[in-house]
Amino acid sequence: MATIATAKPYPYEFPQAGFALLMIDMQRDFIEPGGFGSALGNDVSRLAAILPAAARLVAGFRRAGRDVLHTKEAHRPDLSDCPPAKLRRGGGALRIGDDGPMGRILIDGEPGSDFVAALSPAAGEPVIAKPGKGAFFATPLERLLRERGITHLAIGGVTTEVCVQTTMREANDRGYECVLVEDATESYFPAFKQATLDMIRAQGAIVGWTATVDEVLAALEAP
Ligand code: TIU
Repeated sequence: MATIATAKPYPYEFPQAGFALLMIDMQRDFIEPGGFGSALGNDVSRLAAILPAAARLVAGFRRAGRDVLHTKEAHRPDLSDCPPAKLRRGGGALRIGDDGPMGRILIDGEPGSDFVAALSPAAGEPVIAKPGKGAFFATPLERLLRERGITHLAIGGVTTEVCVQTTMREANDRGYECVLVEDATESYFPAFKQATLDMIRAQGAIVGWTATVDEVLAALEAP
């Protein structure tokens, strides 16, 4: 077993062969102006700041020969996978499926649904399109993890308290041991990010651990 000794709230142990990286929704729709994040009324400019650290995290997992999996929140063009309740939400001028500056909002295959260049999946890395906030709902993610023998997950991506936290809770309930990578995740709301980090690791890691990119990579690269 390898250990991130400085993880919070106490050391995080993982088997090198069963440890993978799950990057959540590093898409233009959330990170660039004119997408879903903007349509919901958010200032999306905060999110781009994590791109260098997130890219370093991904590069480290690739260098170590570990699996990297990517999710994207994106709906079918006919919206058959989007519940009416989700479609109704927002209150802004643009809703899911409407035409925006990066194509139709949150629709798979549109420019806005694509990954930002710095976090593009490499050839062969699984990309999981998901209709919900959690990556396990209505997706093949659990099967993909089981097939690969993955039991431990480092999780990064956006946004911390929405798709990242929902996914980490889903993973925790399914028996995965998860560490949320603090500087490879971001929220439109700094207070929500901090609250998420705090609540996940409270009560003796009730949902899981947190650690920085440097701490995760140091443990991953340890002999
Ligand atoms: N709105 C918001 O903060 N997030 C989302 O809608 N989806 C994800 O977090 N990916």
